[in-house]
Amino acid sequence: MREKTLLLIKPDGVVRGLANEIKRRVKTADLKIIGSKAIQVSREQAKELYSVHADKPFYAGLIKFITSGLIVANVVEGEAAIVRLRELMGATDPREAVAGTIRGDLKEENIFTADKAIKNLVHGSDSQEAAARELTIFFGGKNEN
Ligand code: IDP
Ligand code: MG
Repeated sequence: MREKTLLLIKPDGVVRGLANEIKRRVKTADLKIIGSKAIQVSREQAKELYSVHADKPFYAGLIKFITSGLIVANVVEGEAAIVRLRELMGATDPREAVAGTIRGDLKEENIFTADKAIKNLVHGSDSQEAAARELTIFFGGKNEN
């Protein structure tokens, strides 16, 4: 099934100048980027995005991290785009992400922010429900820029 999903290039990816490299990998994997914009995530958007993690010990650090600088928000489209983007991203913990994945290949030595959030370059929606919800947060329901 053709799907749309949300890809965020997090502040660590933008600060390290990896946005274009990450987008290149997505396109090479035969996924289309149909919307892309650099934005500063508001506290409201961050809380909405990470609402499922509200009770986790790393939640405060996560909110601080995603709002710490510019991100690049992308609408990615393609056949089975949700699961295929997740595969391309690699494991949440970059130390466990295998070679060939974005998180595996582009990870830095120190994977933690000062507040103990894991820096792993990218966010991708993990289900159809999450994709619809998260695209609305960043693309206002139009699912494009
Ligand atoms: P995902 O980004 O691979 O979907 P989630 O479990 O949804 O992973 O976690 C959201 C984000 O929270 C991760 O991308 C990472 O930045 C951060 N995170 C997840 N687990 C931990 C943890 O155990 N310690 C610190 N940060 C974490
Ligand atoms: Mg997640």
